[in-house]
Amino acid sequence: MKKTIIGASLPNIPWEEKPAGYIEPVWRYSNNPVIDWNPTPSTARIYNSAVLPYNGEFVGVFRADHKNGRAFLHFGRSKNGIQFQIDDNVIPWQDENGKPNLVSYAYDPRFVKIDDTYYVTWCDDMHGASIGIGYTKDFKTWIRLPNRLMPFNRNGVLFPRKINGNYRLLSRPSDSGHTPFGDIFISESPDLIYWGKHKHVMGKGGQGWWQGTKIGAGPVPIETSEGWLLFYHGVSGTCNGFVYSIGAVILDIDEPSNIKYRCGNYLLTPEKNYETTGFVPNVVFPCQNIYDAETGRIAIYYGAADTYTALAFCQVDEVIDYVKKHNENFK
Ligand code: BMA
Repeated sequence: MKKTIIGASLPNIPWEEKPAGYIEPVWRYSNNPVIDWNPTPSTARIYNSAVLPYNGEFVGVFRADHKNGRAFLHFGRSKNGIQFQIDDNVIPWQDENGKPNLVSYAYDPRFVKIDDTYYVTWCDDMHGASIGIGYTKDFKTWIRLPNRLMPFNRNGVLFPRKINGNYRLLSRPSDSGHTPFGDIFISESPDLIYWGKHKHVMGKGGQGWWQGTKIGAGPVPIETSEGWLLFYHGVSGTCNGFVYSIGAVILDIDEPSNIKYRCGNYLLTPEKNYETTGFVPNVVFPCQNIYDAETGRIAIYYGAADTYTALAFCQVDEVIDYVKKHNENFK
């Protein structure tokens, strides 16, 4: 078997074969959604969430809208990556001295293991939307780092390793509301505290209209022999409001501000009832992927209609071929 993903094996990755006759490169789990309305006593909706393998099982950081409508992060576990036991309490962030350092709201987490530490990035509040960065080593003590990026900014996504000696973070400068614009930028840091060397990675637009209003990085990029495979969300502004779809791009492995191939077509757009109907209709919003380097299988966790958590699957070589075939290389 060709080894395209550079990374670990995950033999128990959640997986379902592509349905016979289905021609698209990304297909949905037939038992979607995997998290339904009112999943815990205090929460109304859990979506836009991030799951990682851990000791043969799975752990996750979940975006949970409480019954007062405000969003927070909860921790959860799963034996199979499909059914979850999610804490009813919020993640108890503390500062590096052990003092409680609670957030006023938090949403759209990404979760990544770098060396022996599990990092979370999310949309935090610093006098408006900003990037939160925190970490844990044991899923009990959660440290929220100081000196995060300046507001307004969302969709902060760390690369899973340093590149040329520095950590890299994708982000999407925004406004404090529903942001009718937005491109993806990249920043560097030696220590996850001081960020600089900001560069533009990619803009909204292109020939198609599905990403014409704004874009934002999705899950943590996957290292492959072709470059970094990044799924992202693209937004179209319709007369009925925003529509969120999922696209993909391949970034240069040593200089990820350079695009190698960018797919002109979306890979997934709201079609199913659980994507077109819910708290916010017509949203598919990818926050996490996990993979098995041995087989090239990728499972994507995405939020559907700001209500449900759903799963989609793809095969790395097929996605890369599709991205190259529909390449529309623009900044
Ligand atoms: C974005 C974020 C996401 C949400 C999306 C669609 O701005 O707030 O959490 O899924 O809008 O409502």
